[in-house]
Amino acid sequence: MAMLSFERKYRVRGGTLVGGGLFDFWVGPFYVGFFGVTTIIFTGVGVAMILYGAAIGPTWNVWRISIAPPDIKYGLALAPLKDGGLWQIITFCAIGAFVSWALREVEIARKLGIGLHVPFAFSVAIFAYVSLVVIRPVLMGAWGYGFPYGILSHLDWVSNTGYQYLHFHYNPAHMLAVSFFFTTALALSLHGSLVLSAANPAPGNTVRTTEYEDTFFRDAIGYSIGTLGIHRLGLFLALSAVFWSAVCIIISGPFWTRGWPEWWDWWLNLPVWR
Ligand code: 07D
Ligand code: 07D
Ligand code: U10
Repeated sequence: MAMLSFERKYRVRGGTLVGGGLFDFWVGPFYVGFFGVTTIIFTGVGVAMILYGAAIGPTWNVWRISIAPPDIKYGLALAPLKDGGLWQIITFCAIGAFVSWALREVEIARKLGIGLHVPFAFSVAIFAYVSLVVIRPVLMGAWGYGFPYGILSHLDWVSNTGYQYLHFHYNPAHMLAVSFFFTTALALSLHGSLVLSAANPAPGNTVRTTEYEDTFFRDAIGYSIGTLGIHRLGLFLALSAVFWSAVCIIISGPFWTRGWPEWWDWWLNLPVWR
C-alpha cells in the first residue's frame, strides 16, 4: 500500500516492445501488455491440454496424472494427439508461456527504467527447460527423450535417465551444478542472516549501517565482497548452477553414451602414471 503514490507516477504509457499502447494497461496489480495476453493464451491452452490428457488418462490422482512424450519410434515427427501429440502441444505452449512471461518482464523493466537482470535470469531457467525437452531430444533424434509431465512420473524419468549412465553423480557437469546449487544456498543464508543482524536488531538496539556488515566479514574471514558485490555473486552462483545443469543433461546421450564413472578413465590414462 505504501507504494501506491509511487505506482501512480510510473504507471504511464511507453516502454512496450510490441502492440504500442494497445495492451498498455493494468488489471488490478497486474501489468497486462501484449505479452501478458500471450501468456494467458498459452497458459490457458496448455492447462486445457493437460486437463484433456488427464481426462482420457487412467487417473485423476494429482500425484499420478502424467502426460507422456511420444514413443521413440515417432522420431522428431508430429505424433497422434493421444500418443504423445498432447505432450508436443503442451511443450509448445509451455515454451510460449515462459518466453511471453520473460518478455513481459522486459516491458515492465523498460517502463521502470531498470536493468534487464530479472528477465535475463529467468531466461536461464527457460534454457534449462528447453535443453531437457527440445535441445537434447533433437540431438538424440526423438521427442521421446523429453520428460513426462506429471508430478511423480517426472521423478521416475530423472531416476531412470540417471541410471542409464550408471552413476549420474560421476557426470562432471552435474558435479559443478550441484556444487553451485549448494554454494547458492550458503551465500543466501550468509546474506540473509547478515542483513537481518544489522538492519533488524533486537528491540532497544540501533540499526547498523553497511560498514558494520563489511566489518563483520573482514573480522571473520579477512575480506568483504561488499553490499553490491554479494548480489552480483548471488546471481552468478544461481545462474551457474542452472547453466551447468543444462550442460550436464545435454552431454548425457548426445556426447557421452557410456556410464559416467568411465569418463574419468582419462585420469588413469594420464602419461604421468605410465
Ligand atoms: C518454489 C517456485 C514455485 C513453483 C512451484 C512448481 C507445477 C507443476 C503440473 C501436475 C522451486 C509449480 C508446479 C506448475 C504442476 C502438473 C502437470 C520453485 C518454486 C511450486 N519440475 N523435480 C518438483 C517442475 C524437472 C525434480 C516440485 C517444473 C526436471 C526433483 C514441482 C519443471 C528435473 C524434484 C516441480 C520441472 C526435475 C522435483 C517442486 C519444468 C530436473 C523433487 C518444485 C517446467 C530439473 C520435487 C514431487 C520447486 C518434488 C520437484 C515442478 C522439471 C527434478 C512439482 C514445473 C525434469 C528431483 N518439480 N524437475 O519447488 O517434490 O521448484 O517432486 O521444467 O523432489 Mg521438477
Ligand atoms: C529445468 C526448471 C525450469 C522452470 C521453468 C519455469 C511454471 C509456472 C506457476 C507457480 C533447472 C516453470 C514455471 C511451470 C508455475 C506458478 C503460478 C530447472 C528447471 C522454466 N542431483 N540429475 C539435476 C542433484 C542424482 C539427474 C539438476 C543433487 C542422481 C538427471 C541439479 C543430487 C541421479 C538430471 C541436480 C542429485 C540424478 C539431473 C536439477 C544429490 C538420479 C537432469 C536442477 C544430492 C538417480 C537435471 C537440466 C535443474 C538437469 C539434474 C542435483 C542426484 C540424475 C544439478 C543435489 C545420482 C537425469 N540434478 N541426479 O536443472 O541437469 O534445474 O536438468 O544426490 O536432467 Mg541430479
Ligand atoms: C525479491 C527481492 C526484493 C523484494 C521482493 C522480491 C526477489 C529487493 C522489494 C520478490 C520475492 C517474493 C515476493 C518472495 C516470494 C517468492 C517466491 C518464493 C518465488 C515463487 C513465487 C510464487 C510461487 C508465486 C507465483 C505467482 C505468480 C506467477 C502469479 C500468477 C499470476 C497470474 C495468475 C496472473 C498473471 C498476469 C498476466 C499474465 C497479465 C495479464 C493479466 C490479466 C489479463 C488479468 C488476470 C486474469 C486472470 C489471472 C484470469 C485468466 C487466466 C487464464 C485464462 C489462464 C490461467 C489458468 C489457470 C488454471 C491459472 O529481491 O528485494 O522486495 O519482493
